[in-house]
Amino acid sequence: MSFSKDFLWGGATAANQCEGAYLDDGKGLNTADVMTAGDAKTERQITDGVIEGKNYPSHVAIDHYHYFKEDIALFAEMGFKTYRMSISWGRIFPNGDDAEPNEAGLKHYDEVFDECLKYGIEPLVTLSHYETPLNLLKYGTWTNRKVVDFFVKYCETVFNRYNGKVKYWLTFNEINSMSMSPWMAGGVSLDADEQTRMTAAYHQFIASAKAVKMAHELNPEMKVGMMYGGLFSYANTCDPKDVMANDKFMKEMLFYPDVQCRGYYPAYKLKEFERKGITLPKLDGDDEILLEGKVDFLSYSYYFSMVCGQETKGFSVDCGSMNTGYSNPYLPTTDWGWTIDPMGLRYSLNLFYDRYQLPLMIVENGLGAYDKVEDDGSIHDPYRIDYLREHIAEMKKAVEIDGVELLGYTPWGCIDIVSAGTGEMKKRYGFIYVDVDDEGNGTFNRSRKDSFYWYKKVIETNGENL
Ligand code: BGP
Repeated sequence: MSFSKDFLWGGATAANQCEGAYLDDGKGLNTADVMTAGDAKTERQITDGVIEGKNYPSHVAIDHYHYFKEDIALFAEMGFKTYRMSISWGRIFPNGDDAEPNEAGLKHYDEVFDECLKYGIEPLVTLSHYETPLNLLKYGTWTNRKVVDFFVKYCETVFNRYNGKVKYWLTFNEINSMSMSPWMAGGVSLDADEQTRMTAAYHQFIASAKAVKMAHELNPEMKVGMMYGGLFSYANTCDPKDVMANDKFMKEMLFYPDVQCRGYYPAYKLKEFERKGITLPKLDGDDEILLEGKVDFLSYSYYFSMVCGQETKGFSVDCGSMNTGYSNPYLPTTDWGWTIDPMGLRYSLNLFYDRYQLPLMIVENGLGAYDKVEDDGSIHDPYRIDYLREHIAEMKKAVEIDGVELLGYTPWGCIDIVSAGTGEMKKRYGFIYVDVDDEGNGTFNRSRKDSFYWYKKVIETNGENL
């Protein structure tokens, strides 16, 4: 036996990638609502409003907003113990800075949580998953301290409203994406310089810490975690120069969990800021806020691993995939060029557990693939089962052999949803197939893939039968 008896098996989604209904019941526009679809070759475009005739995947997505009962029933059929989802901030505060919350939005999530609880499914809620109310751009979004207050007010509203229904919260999805995808991370322009990105990240740290403290004061049972976008890299060779270059790259990322798990900026980052002349917009009392708002657990996404070395000159995201200037000859890749590295998952679990000794949660993992519906309606996805099986097996070793404390596992896009990186619908991760194409056309019917029955067994046997 390896996984604890209350291990949180489940699946994960994000509002802007699944809900659709982008203006229903008083919702305001979010940053995700002005991002057009792209594909494996073309980047998604950020427009400055909604332009007639363009394809915005978040507007329809899989219409989970209306199908949530059916979808949650299917999750329950697989035996989910938890459902990771996000609240769309713009449904609660349509403009981000409203004096009063939008009751219709609050009511919607009451219904979603009630539906989960009906089946004994514990909601795990991301407060900000790649969307910020568009109206907050007029303040300069996260570069402005005022946005911290708006976020805290939003947190206060939902913590109070769902107190007793939601125990597990995550503040910012993949908070380290402020360094690579600042628009996704918080509506910050893609060409923003480092000073701007670090200012925005600082404000998100403060906002997150304030949220943690508030949740604990309201209900000590509430657990608030951070969410790291799983970038892990190996040194290209054992040449110490490659090793140091890789270390430098990793620290560009690891300073995010360092701040959120330890409650202060690490020395290496402060030195770097000093050298570069980057200043933090610190107010009196901020050091205490960071310390008092350390997270209860660390969650992260894990899809692939990377390689870095002396030739890595920074890194970029191309059509949703990372470019460090190196590839790994030992690993196969997905159709979207992401390496498949199950052992890297065990490596990352050890890295984090050694570094912070905090409980961990894998809140995203999975294989984006093209699925084919057979004439009889069945969907055979052995490639997905293989991917997940191998990752769970490594996760199990981390628990059983290495003693890592792991709270749960929520594979990404447990039901097919829009891809964040490319905006495509055909990059599918789900156990449940949704009949909708890249343009938002289809019957929206849901059907069980082979992996659905496989994952059900995995949960039933608490990970013993892979
Ligand atoms: C993570 C995001 C998710 C998700 C996932 C898969 O970075 O938190 O929102 O979409 O990656 O990426 P993609 O959709 O680009 O395949």
